[in-house]
Amino acid sequence: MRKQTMYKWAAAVAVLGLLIFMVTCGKNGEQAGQTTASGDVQSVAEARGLNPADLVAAAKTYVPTGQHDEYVMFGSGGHSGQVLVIGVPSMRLLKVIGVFTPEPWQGWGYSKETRAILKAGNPAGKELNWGDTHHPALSETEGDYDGEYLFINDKANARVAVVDLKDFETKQIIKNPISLSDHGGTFVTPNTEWVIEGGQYAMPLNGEYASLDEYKEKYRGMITFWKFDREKGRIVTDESFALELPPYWQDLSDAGKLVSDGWIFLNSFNTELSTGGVEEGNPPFEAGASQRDMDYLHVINLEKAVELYEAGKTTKVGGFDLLSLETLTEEGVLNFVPEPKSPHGVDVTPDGNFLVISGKLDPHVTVYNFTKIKEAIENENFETRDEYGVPVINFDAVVETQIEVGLGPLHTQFDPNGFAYTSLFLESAVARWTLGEEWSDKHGKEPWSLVDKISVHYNVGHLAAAEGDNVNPDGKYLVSLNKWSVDRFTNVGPLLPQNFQLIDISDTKGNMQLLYDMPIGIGEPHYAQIIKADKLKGWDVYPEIGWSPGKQAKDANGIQPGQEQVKRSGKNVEIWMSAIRSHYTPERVNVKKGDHVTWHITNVERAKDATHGFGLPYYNYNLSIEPGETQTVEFVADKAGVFPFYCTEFCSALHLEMAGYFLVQP
Ligand code: K7E
Ligand code: CUA
Repeated sequence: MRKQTMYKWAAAVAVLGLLIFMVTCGKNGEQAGQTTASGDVQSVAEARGLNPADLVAAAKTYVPTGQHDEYVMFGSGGHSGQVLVIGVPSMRLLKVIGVFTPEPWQGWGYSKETRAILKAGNPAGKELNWGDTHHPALSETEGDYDGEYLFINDKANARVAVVDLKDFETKQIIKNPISLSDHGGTFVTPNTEWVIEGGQYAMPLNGEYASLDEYKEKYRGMITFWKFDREKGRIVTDESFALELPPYWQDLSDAGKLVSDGWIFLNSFNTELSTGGVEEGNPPFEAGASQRDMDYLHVINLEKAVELYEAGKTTKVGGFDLLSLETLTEEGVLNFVPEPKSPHGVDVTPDGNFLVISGKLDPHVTVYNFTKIKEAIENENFETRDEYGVPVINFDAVVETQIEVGLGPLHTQFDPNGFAYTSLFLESAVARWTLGEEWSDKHGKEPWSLVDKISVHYNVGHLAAAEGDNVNPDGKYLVSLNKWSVDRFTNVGPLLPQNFQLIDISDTKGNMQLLYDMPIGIGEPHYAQIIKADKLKGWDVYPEIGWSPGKQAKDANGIQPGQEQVKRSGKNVEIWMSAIRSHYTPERVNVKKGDHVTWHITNVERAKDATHGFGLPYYNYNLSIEPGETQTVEFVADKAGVFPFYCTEFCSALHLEMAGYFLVQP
């Protein structure tokens, strides 16, 4: 026992010794000499109560100053409405991208341009200022992440956002015109022609009231296919369409790839058509929607749906193109496959041929064979039709296998070694299991069998392996996105952070190893995707001075130094201001009460990171103006007085002097 511990210590000390050697004597000349470790590894470890496994975990996650992470994770920010950008393996938070919620540091939702993007996502007549982001989707080329765009849905109001990864800013928010609820999005087709947004809670799609007594007739589910124009970096709403679905509660979706390219898979629950109302003597949703043994996996022939859409076979609902349930059934676009016990995740294997479905109330994952599904559809091997006339494929004809993985399976990801990883919510664990024969032979393991399990803390929802849902997974790391943290962190009161746990999955012969806990204190993240960092090609500064990030082009009101001016015409005052270390030009802006003020500010810097802010008291503005960027604020000066504006980014030694007076005469 003692010997073994000593051996572990020796190994750990060797690892850390190597790390220290690399930092102090390594190739990076600047750092040599600056970093001197005080104390040897063993005494530091003893003082901090770290065991050998801790030291190895530390060595595997530590990224020395000045060095960068190998991967970047894009995580949903849950009901913060934002997107988290996190370095892996260090688990350092790199950015919180403002998406559905105003974000002052980025000036997101304050300037005219960013307000307009947010506003475009408002349902008619209502201004929203939060969202519930669930599933980020990186754009793909041939089924592999290409690092160009990121999409994300808002479950709370059925919206979809487009983020351009040239500057990591939100460019477009779209309100789904036929629903107020989504979940099975966003996912993309292998070349990002379509961004998928599946619905969740059924409702009348025409936006009108209907009593729950008319649930079966008037309530409907949906899935929307948003056409993405990669050149423009925008979704084209009038080339997009939706499918009318039965009022089952549609859940997660995934796009087919390789052999299953052109097909879309969408889970559902509540095929019982439960409408709640426990207070009126009905079963509560949690029981009412869990009565049946099987719900329906929706298998959608997207290619055929697109043909019908292009042939004008849609009807307009709320001004939006919809393929009716009748058309879908007649034309064979939609088929169902029974899926066990409150299904949640549906995940397509990297080869595109298997679908892994987890039932929240079933300890198994069910693996379906796409080739068999296709055959069953061609041969009309249906066991029945549902009450809306949709064919239900014979379950036994298309199931490859079922694997008992543990309690409360939810979501599955993959690695390059033929392993799948399934999150187990109830068991607070991640299960590793083998894919089919081809892989099992290589590992000398049984095909389709559970091989390892690791505890996580606690109640994992999604998990994300490096590039673990595309055609070419990387392995190495997996992050478990845990809902509860209970005892993992210092007490911060009754609202606890969620816990992202980094797991090393590189040892394909041995076990998974837990490396690091990262608290998430801004909402409840759901899904995340991890991309190789070198695929991201973000800009250092905007391409030209006077750049509009919203248009991703030059802004008509962008100026060069020397072009600053103030123009008055009647009650309209227009200001073209420049910002550079450490002054605004002009520094005084005089208007009269009641004037309509249009204020353009251009950061004329070309130095990386030379961002200036613009904080204007009372009028409630804060901007972040990055090098080259132009932003505009527009308002009526409805209060007379003196309003000192200032730069909110600490940009230089004389940053406090970067200020001015906005003078509003009575
Ligand atoms: Cu399982 Cu919205 Cu994908 Cu949460 S969802 S966990
Ligand atoms: Cu510019 Cu502070």
